[in-house]
Amino acid sequence: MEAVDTIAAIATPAGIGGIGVVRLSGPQTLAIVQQAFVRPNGRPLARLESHRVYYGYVVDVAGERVDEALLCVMRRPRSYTREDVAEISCHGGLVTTQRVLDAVLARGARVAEPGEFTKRAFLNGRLDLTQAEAVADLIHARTVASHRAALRQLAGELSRRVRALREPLLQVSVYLEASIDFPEEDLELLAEGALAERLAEVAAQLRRLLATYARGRALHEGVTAAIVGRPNVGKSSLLNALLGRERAIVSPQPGTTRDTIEATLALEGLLVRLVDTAGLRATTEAIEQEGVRRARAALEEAELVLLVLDTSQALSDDDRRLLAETAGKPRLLVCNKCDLPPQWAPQALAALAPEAPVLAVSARTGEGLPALERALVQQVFGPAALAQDEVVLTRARHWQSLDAALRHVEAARQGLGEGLPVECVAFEVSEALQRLAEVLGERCTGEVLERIFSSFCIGK
Ligand SMILES: Nc1nc2c(ncn2[C@@H]2O[C@H](COP(=O)(O)OP(=O)(O)O)[C@@H](O)[C@H]2O)c(=O)[nH]1
Ligand SMILES: [Mg+2]
Repeated sequence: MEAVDTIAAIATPAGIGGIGVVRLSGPQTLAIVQQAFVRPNGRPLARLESHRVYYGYVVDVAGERVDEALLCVMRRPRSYTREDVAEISCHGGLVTTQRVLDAVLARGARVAEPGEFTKRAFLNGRLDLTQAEAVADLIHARTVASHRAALRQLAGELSRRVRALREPLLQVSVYLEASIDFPEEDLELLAEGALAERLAEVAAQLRRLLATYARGRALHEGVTAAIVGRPNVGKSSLLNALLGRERAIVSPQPGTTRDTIEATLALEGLLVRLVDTAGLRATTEAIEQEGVRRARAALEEAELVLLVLDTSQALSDDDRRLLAETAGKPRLLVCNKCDLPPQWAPQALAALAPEAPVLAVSARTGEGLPALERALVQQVFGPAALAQDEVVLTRARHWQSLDAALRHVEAARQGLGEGLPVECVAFEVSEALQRLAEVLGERCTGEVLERIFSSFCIGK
């Protein structure tokens, strides 16, 4: 696809910084920089070689020098967008970068929309859609593990997996279409058992890929963990101990924490939003009641619960109620204050909550916290640590398309077994292929693309 207009944007974040980059892409790029950029002697550049850095000045339309800068031109198709691209590295800061941008806009470029450079790279076939999405993920990554996953996706590993699934489906489709077109040769062509086997294999692979979404999503978006328990068991102390700083007020007075307190923690590549809550107990005090209401809401919303109990005090009715109340959620039972003489043994919880890992910790001394962190990561990622080369689904869009593909493959396989008309089976297979193409962005509507690229930053 040939774009007719030339786009420009400040590609570096707004603010004070050593260097700022203004980027252009499109057919007028070379003409524009030849006007907006001059050599130290004030003359325009006679030649603009690709992938070479030039030193000079950016000038505005009145001829005033706006900045001393470096220019690099990347001629198509050897560029990010496969169009002519230029990057002007100027000084950072709001005014400099804006004046440099104005200098190229005045020569005919227009301001790029968010993600428009990457969108052009996609439309020109430089990246498929999963790779374009990976660019956004890479920029937004907040942990090394999510960064690695984004890099793998950018390198095309998810696309390769999806394309590999397409091959056997295409073969099945060819057989089916042929048997529709040449019904007399039906028996020759349709080795039904073999076709069903192929479909079963594709379905199994789809299922494996879909199963990575729980981990991938946690990697991509992080998880929310609510710290709950009755008053004074040490919830706020636990939040502080995990964070390694005094985020929440700790006090021997029960009912100190009124509002929910959020803080983010990175654990082995998993971003955990910890929510400390007010102690859950019956109370008539209005502010505390509101605190309890918010604590319940946080418990409701959280993907994971850290139920804190206090081994230095006998297990109370409030504790038992909470053990029952949190039973439906992924949870960890945190037996706090293990530095004090125990009134009961953490193992006793096995009878009340057999499924939940039990961790003895002391928020005061830090004992047991590394094991708690490991248990938390395991609860989310499963027992196997996230392998560095694992391909995981990180986006709902991928999951939805692949899940739909699986349902069509299953329907096709079942149809073969039940002797459904070949046309119906072929239809299911072609629907499955369609869903796979969607993941790669081959059959996306403009609206879908709009939604994806508008979530990007300007200049990317
Ligand atoms: N000995 C001991 N005291 C603790 C521990 N954790 C919390 N505390 C104390 O227990 C009291 C209540 O703690 P706090 O974190 O405010 O409990 P919360 O109401 O559940 O948030 C405070 O006096 C803390 O110093 C612990 O691991 N060991
Ligand atoms: Mg508290």
